[in-house]
Amino acid sequence: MSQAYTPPKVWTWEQGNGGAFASINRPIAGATHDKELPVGKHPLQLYSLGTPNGQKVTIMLEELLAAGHKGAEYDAWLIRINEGQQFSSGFVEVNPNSKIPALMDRGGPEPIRVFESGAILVYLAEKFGNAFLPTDPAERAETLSWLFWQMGSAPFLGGGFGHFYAYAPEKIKYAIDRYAMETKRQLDVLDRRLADNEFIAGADYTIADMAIWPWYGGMVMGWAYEAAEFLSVHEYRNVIRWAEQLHARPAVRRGRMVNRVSGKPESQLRERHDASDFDTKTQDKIGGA
Ligand SMILES: N[C@@H](CCC(=O)N[C@@H](CS)C(=O)NCC(=O)O)C(=O)O
Repeated sequence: MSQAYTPPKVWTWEQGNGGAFASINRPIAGATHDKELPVGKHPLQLYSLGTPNGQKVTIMLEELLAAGHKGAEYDAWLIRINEGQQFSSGFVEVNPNSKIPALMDRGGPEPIRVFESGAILVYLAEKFGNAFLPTDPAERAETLSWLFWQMGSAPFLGGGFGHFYAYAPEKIKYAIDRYAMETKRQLDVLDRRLADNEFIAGADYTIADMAIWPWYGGMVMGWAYEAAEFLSVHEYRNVIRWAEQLHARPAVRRGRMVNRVSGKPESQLRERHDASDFDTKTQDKIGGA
């Protein structure tokens, strides 16, 4: 049982509380320093990191390119959130919430900024003729419902379960129990849905799959928080079937490599500025830290 804590009347910020992200967590929004963001040659400029939230967008961009949408060529710049790069003045202009992913579309007369991964997926789908977003009202509603389900649910998985199981400076049984239960319930929601449907929204592969796979697919593939055994993820057989099916898609594999800074060197394409970068610029080819 962890030490009892009686909250004071007024909360105050104690910097360096021992948590894994103590150096970047802060109770104040806005920029901490002046720095412009780099701009590459393509209309679409992505500022991101290869976390599950970042992967959603790079998977979508790679799927768009694979489907023949040449206008989806993009520059993906690395934002190192553990170094506080999300608090630069340039980044805050693209996302006032200082979180990756953030997209700037410079293809039109005025640049358009888009933040929040779900909003970016919808923006890109609409920009490219409703790609991976059905136009039939019922199918579109189902797709958007699952997309928003992901946006609302994943913070319980990542910020709740992952944080208290893997990152918190002490293991708090109450917190781990609460979020393990919720994460398992969410996995069961998906498992039941995928028992009767090939993809999340039904018969078609959509942006809902792209949003859900990096989090929940990653969990059942055993990639998240070293928690596969703890959460008995083998129970979710339909989610595993779907996760493996998506992982077999070349665009999903490429999307998972972009802005990645951990894992095998050949799986890390830290910045992507051209389709050929996958062949020539992975960490095993360019080396370095
Ligand atoms: N709801 C946001 C969440 C984005 C998010 O939480 N990004 C994390 C990395 S996965 C981040 O940038 N964290 C930096 C910080 O909290 O300072 C989205 O889906 O875009």
